[in-house]
Amino acid sequence: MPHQPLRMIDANLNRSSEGLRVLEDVARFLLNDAELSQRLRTLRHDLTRETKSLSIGLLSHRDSEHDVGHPYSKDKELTMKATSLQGLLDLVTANAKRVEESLRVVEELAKLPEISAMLNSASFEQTRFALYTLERDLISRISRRDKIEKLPGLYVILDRQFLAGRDELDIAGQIIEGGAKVIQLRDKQSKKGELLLAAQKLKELCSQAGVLFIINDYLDLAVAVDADGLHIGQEDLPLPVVRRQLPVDKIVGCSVTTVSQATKAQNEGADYIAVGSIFPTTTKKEVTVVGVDMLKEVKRIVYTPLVAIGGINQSNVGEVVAAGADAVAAISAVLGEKDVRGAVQKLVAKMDLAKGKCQNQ
Ligand code: TZP
Ligand code: MG
Repeated sequence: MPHQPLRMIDANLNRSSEGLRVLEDVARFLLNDAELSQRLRTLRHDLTRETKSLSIGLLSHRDSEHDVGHPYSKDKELTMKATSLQGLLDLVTANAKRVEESLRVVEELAKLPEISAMLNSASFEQTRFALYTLERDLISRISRRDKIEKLPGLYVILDRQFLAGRDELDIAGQIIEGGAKVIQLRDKQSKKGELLLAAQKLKELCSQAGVLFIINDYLDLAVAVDADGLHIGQEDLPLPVVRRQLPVDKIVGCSVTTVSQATKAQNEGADYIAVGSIFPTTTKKEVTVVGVDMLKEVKRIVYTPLVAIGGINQSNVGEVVAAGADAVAAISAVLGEKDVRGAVQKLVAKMDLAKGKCQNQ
């Protein structure tokens, strides 16, 4: 059995499984992303299975004390900075590269005639390509994390058809002063050119205030104004299409009325899921009223942040928060009031109260 190639294979398999474990733990503990951590775990297990028959043989070729590269680890240093956005991006990039490079070494060594009977080069190549996709998905997920963290709270939909002649920037200013966390621009009637101008001004206002700015329906508009994200319904462009077109750091929210739609949205990588209409509403035509129990059921099944929507007002917002809504979306309860700032403040106060009660239970 050739000693040097086996030593190299041993070192590189260790490197790849260590790197994969770091990535898996980032997905699991820092991102709380069950889907990504499962994909990484499967990859790590596949690698172990692929090399199982060799493991004892490889151990006998291990010679760490005489490894001129020992001790070699910069990862501890990186872990310290990992809670900051850049630190986390660096940590993931470094470990993904480490795995990709070490898989490439094993892939090449497995082509040697004396090794090819024991290891299948093509399967390491496959794993390496799977990791390229996972690296991109992890980086994308991390760069959206700061936005997702801003989501819990009141999410006001600035429906331009609800303004009744009022100035939209003034209304948006009041929504922000009242304490909303998100403003979504919704307009089912205006021409795109007019909407673009409105969206540009609103985006500017929101980003100065640190409030998330989301565009409803229109992917092109979201990209054009560099909005924080896009909101889509079941009949809009499919989530995977939208995700491919948007820059990686933009969030996508998806409206659902059933548990299976919610699970699908989560599997396709929605950053938040809007469940509704929770209560009857006259704001949107032909809505399906799903009730608070449906919200509880979705909360039980999915881990993606939930935005409750539809017919929510000061008298029922507490019930919706108690049922598990991370955020609450409203149109008429805010824009239907003369004092928009005051309406937002009252809703926010009721949500805080309900959240406090939940935490004390
Ligand atoms: N999607 C489901 S219900 C609804 C939308 C856009 C309307 C929400 O408006 P309101 O006035 O808060 O009930
Ligand atoms: Mg829509």
